[in-house]
Amino acid sequence: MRNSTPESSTKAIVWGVEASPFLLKLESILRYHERPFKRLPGQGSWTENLRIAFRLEKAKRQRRVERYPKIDPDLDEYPSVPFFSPDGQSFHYDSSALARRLDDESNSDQAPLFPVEPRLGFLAQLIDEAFDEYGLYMVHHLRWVGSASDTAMGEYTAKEMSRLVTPAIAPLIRTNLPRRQVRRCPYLFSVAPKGYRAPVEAARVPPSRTGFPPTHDLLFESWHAYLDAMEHLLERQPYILGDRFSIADASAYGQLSMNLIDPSAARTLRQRAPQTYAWLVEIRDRKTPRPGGALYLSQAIAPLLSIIMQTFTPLMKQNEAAWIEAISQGEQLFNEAAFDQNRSLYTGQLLGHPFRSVIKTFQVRVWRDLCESWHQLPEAEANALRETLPGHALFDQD
Ligand SMILES: N[C@@H](CCC(=O)N[C@@H](CS)C(=O)NCC(=O)O)C(=O)O
Repeated sequence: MRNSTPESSTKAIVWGVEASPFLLKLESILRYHERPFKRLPGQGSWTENLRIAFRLEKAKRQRRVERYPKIDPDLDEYPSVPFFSPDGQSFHYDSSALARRLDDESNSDQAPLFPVEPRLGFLAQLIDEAFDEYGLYMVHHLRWVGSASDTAMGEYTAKEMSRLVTPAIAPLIRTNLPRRQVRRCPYLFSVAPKGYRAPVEAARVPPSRTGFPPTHDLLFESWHAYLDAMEHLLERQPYILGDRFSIADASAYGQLSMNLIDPSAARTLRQRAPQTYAWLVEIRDRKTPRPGGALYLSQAIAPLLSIIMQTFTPLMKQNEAAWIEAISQGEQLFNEAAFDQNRSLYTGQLLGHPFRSVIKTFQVRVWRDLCESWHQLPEAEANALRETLPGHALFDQD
C-alpha cells in the first residue's frame, strides 16, 4: 500500500542541475521510490525558483538543512547542490542519507535501496561511497580534462540557471562556471603535469600545482579500471548486487552518467564499455519499468570490489590518518577553504602513483561510518566478506 500522507502526494522539489552527478543519483533514488518530484531551477518558474532559492539560502545560513538521521556538525559540510525539499519549506541533503530516509519512510512493498542482508548491506554502502568520493574525481577529470574542448556543462547549466537569474547573467554562467570548475580540478584530485597544454582558451587549460605530483595518468587508469569492472559485471547480471536496483546502482549511475553530456568522454565510455553505456542511458531515460528481483553476491562483482579496494579505501584511510595528525597539531581548517590557503595538505599514494591532496572532513565521516558498519557485522558475515574483499585489513585496523 502506498503512503498516503500529504507529504508524499505533494510534488517534492529537487534543487540541482543536470551537470551534477549527485543530482542524477538523487533523481534515480526518488524514481525508484516512486516519489514524484520537480527539478528546480530547470523546471521552475522564475518566481518559484526565487522563492525556493531564498528559503534554501536562509535554511543554510541558519544551519537548518537536515541530514538523515543526524548531522555531524564537526565533519559534515553543505554541498552547493543537490538539495531535496518534500514540501518547499524544509530542506534535506546528502543523496545517500536521503536514500536511507526514503527506505525507512516507505510503507510500500518496494524493497529498500540499502539491502537488509548484512553482507550485501555493507557492500552497498562501500560501493555507494566509493562512487561518491572517488568516482567523482574520475568523472570530474573526464569532463574537464578528457572532454576539455567539447563538454556541454556550461550550456546545460546556463540554460537551467537562466530560469533563476536575469538574462544578462546566464551568458556569464556559461563562460565562468566552466573556468571555475577547471580551476578546481586540483581540489578534486586532477593535477596536470607542468606545462600541460590543451586546445582550449587559457582559462580552461587544466592546471598543474606547485608541489603536487601530476595525477592525470592515475585518474584515466582508474576510470578505465572502473569501466572495465562495470562492464564485466553488467555483461553477467542486470545490476551491481543482483537482479534489482540498489543504492550501489544509484551511485554508479550518478557518477558515470555525468559524462553523458561530455561528448569525448561519452564516446570513449561507449566504445570501451558498451553494456555499461546502454545501462546508464536506460536508467536515465527510464525506458523500462524497473524490475523487482533478488539481490545476491556473485563472482562477477570481484573486479569492481578489487578496484574499489585499491583506490577508494586506501584514499579514505590516508585522509583519516592525515586528519588525526593535523588535529593533534592544532589545525582546524580543512576541505576546500584549507586547500585554497595551502593548508591541511598531505601526500599519499594510490595504484603506485603519488598524489597530494587536502584533508576532507566529510571523507573522515564517510570512512568512520563504513568502519562502524564493518564492526557491526556478525563475525561469520565479516569472515565471509574477508574472502571477497582484498585489503579488508584496512577496516579491521580502525
Ligand atoms: N554528499 C553530497 C555531495 C554533493 C556534492 O558534492 N555536490 C557537489 C556538486 S555536484 C558540490 O557541491 N561540490 C562543492 C562545490 O561545487 O562547491 C550528496 O551525496 O548529495
